[in-house]
Amino acid sequence: MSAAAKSRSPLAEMDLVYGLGSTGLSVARYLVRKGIPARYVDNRAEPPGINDLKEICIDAETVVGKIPKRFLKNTSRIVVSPGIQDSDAFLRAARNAGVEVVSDIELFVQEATAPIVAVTGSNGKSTVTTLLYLMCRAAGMKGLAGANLGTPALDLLIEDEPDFYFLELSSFQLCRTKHLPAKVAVLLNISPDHLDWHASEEEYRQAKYRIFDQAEAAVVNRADDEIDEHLPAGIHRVSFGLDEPEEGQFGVLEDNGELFLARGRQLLLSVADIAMVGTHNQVNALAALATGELIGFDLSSMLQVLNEFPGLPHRMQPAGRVDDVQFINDSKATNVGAAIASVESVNGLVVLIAGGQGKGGDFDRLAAATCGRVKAAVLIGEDALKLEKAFAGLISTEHAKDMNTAVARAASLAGAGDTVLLAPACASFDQFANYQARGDAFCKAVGALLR
Ligand code: UMA
Ligand code: ADP
Repeated sequence: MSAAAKSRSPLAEMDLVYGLGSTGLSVARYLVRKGIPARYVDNRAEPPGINDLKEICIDAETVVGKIPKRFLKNTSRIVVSPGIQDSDAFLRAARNAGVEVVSDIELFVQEATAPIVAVTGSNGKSTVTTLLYLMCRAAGMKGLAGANLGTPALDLLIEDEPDFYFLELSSFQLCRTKHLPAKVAVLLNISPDHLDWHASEEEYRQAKYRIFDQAEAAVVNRADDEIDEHLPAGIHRVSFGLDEPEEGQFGVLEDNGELFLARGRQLLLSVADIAMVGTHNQVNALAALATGELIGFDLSSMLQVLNEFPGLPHRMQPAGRVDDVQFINDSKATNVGAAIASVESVNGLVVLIAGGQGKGGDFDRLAAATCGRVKAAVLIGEDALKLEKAFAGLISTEHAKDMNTAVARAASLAGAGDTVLLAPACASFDQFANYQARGDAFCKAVGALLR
């Protein structure tokens, strides 16, 4: 802690950092770099970042568990982590007391000097943010990618200034960010998610649309009928979609029976040459091309990336083939919209492994979309019964107590040419540390079948 901070009285007005996960630690590093004193709180008894925090600011006042109300009296601003909901009692009290509540992204924007490309959407954010990062590198420029993906935004400021920042932004981050002067703002899609965090689906949607408020240019999905109502007047707009594109827009064209990514009438890349699997990844590729063009990346570098990048782990990741049954790990399909896209992108019949914590998602939508594509479902985790109810009368289901059993059962239900697909439509936290651990467990179980 700086000398200035030490000399302040304990009741002096200062920042309060709420949440000691990866965001809270990045805020701590930032405030220490700036010499700004702060107090640190987390309502969990043992927050994951508590030991690291002691190393970052050894003598900062830190409270875990119940947060003392007195902190509200001498707090100038609360920098809150995204996992903490607005309905949290301490945050509500803070707002009622007129204390400013901001995200780490708000702080980042105040400091960042390079242009920001902001990416949001219910699904595809990490893929598109990564594509842009790789395209930037292929074009010979320096990009830094982070925020909801990987490195927390404020930690990106530790590096030398890049040509571009690529920020993946969640609805949690967007709804607490007032200023976001993005060079380009990208909204990939909106389908219901995080209804256990947001007060309503409408609030979730509005959080996503905020990405455009101060942007110079918008990259939007033509499949969203309402999108134009949410764009500020006069903003430069480029669209993408799987339909035929108008001049200057991005889409898909057929030529001699072959499908191509296209810009207007210009054929760019055969869909067969995209390394990533799945129709939804054609959409992601188009969104990245539209954005890359706006910020001046050359076309050949962008196409090379699409031709080579196989996708991120745990997203439509081939996990093996046993007796002519292919196994695909899409553990990152943590909501209903993603699981639907995942199932729809597989050729042939699917045996689906789904379940976990449902986040308030509508499983009836999943059941409707899987009809004719999914021959059976093996259900795991906390919300398995809810899934069973939704699938009743449409698809045969069975329950499995863990991933090993689920994979073994799915393998025995699949026939030659079928696909066993892990697309849970749920968060993983009831049975696994995170979606990566769930995907790893799936791949390990598939590996055991191979032996
Ligand atoms: N928590 C408490 N009490 C506290 C603080 C946190 O119970 O006082 C709980 C939260 O409810 C949550 C968990 O702790 O369940 C983690 O919350 P956090 O805000 O401390 O999380 P961080 O470690 O800071 O990670 C966050 C993002 N997590 C969330 O938004 C939940 C990470 O996205 C992000 O990578 C990181 O900041 C850096 O920016 C993860 C995520 O799941 C990947 N994001 C959601 C998603 O992609 O669907 C939005
Ligand atoms: P996010 O960062 O938004 O969670 P990811 O790129 O990690 O997105 O992809 C997560 C999952 O969402 C994938 O595993 C896939 O099931 C689904 N998905 C990816 N892109 C799209 C898209 N454009 N439309 C619908 N679903 C998608």
